[in-house]
Amino acid sequence: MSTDPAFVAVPAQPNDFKFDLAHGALLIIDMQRDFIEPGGFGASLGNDVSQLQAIVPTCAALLAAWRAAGGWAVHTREGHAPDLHDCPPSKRNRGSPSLRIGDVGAMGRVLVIGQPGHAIIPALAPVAGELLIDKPGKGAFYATPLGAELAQRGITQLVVMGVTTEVCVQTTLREANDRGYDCLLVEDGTASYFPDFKAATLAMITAQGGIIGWVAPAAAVIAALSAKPCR
Ligand code: C5J
Repeated sequence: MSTDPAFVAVPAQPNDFKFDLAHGALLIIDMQRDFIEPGGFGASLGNDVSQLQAIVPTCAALLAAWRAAGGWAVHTREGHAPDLHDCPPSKRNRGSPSLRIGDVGAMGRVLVIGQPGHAIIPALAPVAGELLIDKPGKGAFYATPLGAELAQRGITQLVVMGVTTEVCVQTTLREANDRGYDCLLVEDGTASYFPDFKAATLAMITAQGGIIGWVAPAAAVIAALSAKPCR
């Protein structure tokens, strides 16, 4: 009898993603009020947050389907300690935003752990049993326990969604790729303030036979969650 894990084939680019829910996690990157709502960090940089708000229903639908199928989810939040010891001056001082990290804005101190703007939006709030990772950088593996937590659970595949596509999402995908994870990015479950950057990121991930991973729409993942496994 085969000892291969049972998998379903998710139609994806550049080819089918062979997916096994028992060894997979849904990784949701930085769906925080500071990036998605007016008055937060993203808006302070001059960005139009409606681009990010548009993906929330899709992300919520996939998260609900994932939970219903018995899948395990991980949520990340970008942010810093109140004394900003984990925020390099190079990060805080770059550019000329109307609010810098740690400044007081409409949703409390910008990108500071525990402040209202740092919270995950209510539509995607974690539930008991899911993992919440606070990260000081763009990548979810940098200076966090994510790698150890995934290893402890035998996770080898990541289905990824969240914001922003070319910053924290892409950095995390590249980190995961280097650590040996097979990653699928949900194309309509991720957004950028710059649509061209999103399109370029999707193309980069799937180029050269999937040099970083796979890309598929949420509907393809949702359909796979109720498909009969094969070997
Ligand atoms: C940014 C993120 N864009 N979550 N953070 O600064 O992508």
